Amino acid sequence: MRSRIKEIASNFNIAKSNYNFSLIKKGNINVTYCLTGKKKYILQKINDQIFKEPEKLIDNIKKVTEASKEKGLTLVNSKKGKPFFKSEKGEYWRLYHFIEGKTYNSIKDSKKGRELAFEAGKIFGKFQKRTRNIPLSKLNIVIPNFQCPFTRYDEFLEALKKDVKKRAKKCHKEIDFFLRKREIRQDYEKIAEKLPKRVVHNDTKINNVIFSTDRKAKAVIDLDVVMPDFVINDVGDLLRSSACTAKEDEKDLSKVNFSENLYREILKGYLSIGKDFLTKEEIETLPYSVRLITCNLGMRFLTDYLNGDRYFAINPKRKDHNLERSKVQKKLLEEIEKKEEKLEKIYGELCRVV
Ligand code: GN1
Ligand code: MG
Repeated sequence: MRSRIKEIASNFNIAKSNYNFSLIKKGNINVTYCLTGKKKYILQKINDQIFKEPEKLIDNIKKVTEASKEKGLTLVNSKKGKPFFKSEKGEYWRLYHFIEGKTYNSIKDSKKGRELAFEAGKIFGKFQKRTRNIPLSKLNIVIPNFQCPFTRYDEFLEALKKDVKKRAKKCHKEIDFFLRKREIRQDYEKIAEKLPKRVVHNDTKINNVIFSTDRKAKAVIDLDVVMPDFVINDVGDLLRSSACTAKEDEKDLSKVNFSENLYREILKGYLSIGKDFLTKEEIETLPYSVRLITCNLGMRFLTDYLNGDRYFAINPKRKDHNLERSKVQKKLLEEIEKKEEKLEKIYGELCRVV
């Protein structure tokens, strides 16, 4: 494996050096290595089962990174002058300059955590602001209807109907729960017609933000699903992943809660930039965003469980990994719904200040 990775890396335009490799076990989709030598890089094999047209995805990333004026992800060209390398097996690889800093899989509701939440909100606001002049027609649709609850619901129904692994009997509660979430789709229908499309990041999990040691957000990473869509996708996923008090695959559901303090800080940070460019309708729909994305992800994990784990990478020791992940999103959504009044109040206070 080592020599294979070295050989792949040698196809990129980097200085000759005795590079060391380590596998980064983050992310559910691509395979990622850190490459250390004269300089540091991130080498990734693009998952072509999920991303059927990797060149279109890379093309989006090029456009978006070039539009961002501040330092962020930068692709390294291959020796053939392309921003990727296609191996003889047809695999697509890409190389990024390494960005020094810290990432967090989750954050705590502490003084430090609240600072991180504010910063994360701010950097995704900046991301949308900096990319807002890219004509939407210049971006490729990498995964159609990525966060559309109707599409996600249809995929879920299809998986349920087929039940290829006969797993439905093991998850009746979760199935019923997501079948009953009709109001989220109904709200989406009303909201979608009022919202403009913009360039959105679409994978704003908190571990896709790189922080400096003084807790400032430095850069956002993982631009695979950058596409034209609604800003609620970004805000919802950031709230979902940051204000949740437990890991995304926590088995002890009593640990899964939703922090209103982190909710406040994320929205505050986001709106501190967003107020300059968001429409009234976009601002009004921010509280809905977290219910949408949490419900979508809960359904996506459950769909994949029913399909026999074809999409999200699972820990081979955890046969029900995707079901466990789905349970976390279900519990989180229940907590968010319980706190609806409190969250509305926080949002109302923020809007008065903005
Ligand atoms: C996937 O790249 P990664 O592993 O952070 C997924 C996201 C999910 C996330 C849940 C292209 O993201 O949509 O929110 O897992 N990315 C894609 O952990 O489907
Ligand atoms: Mg990703």
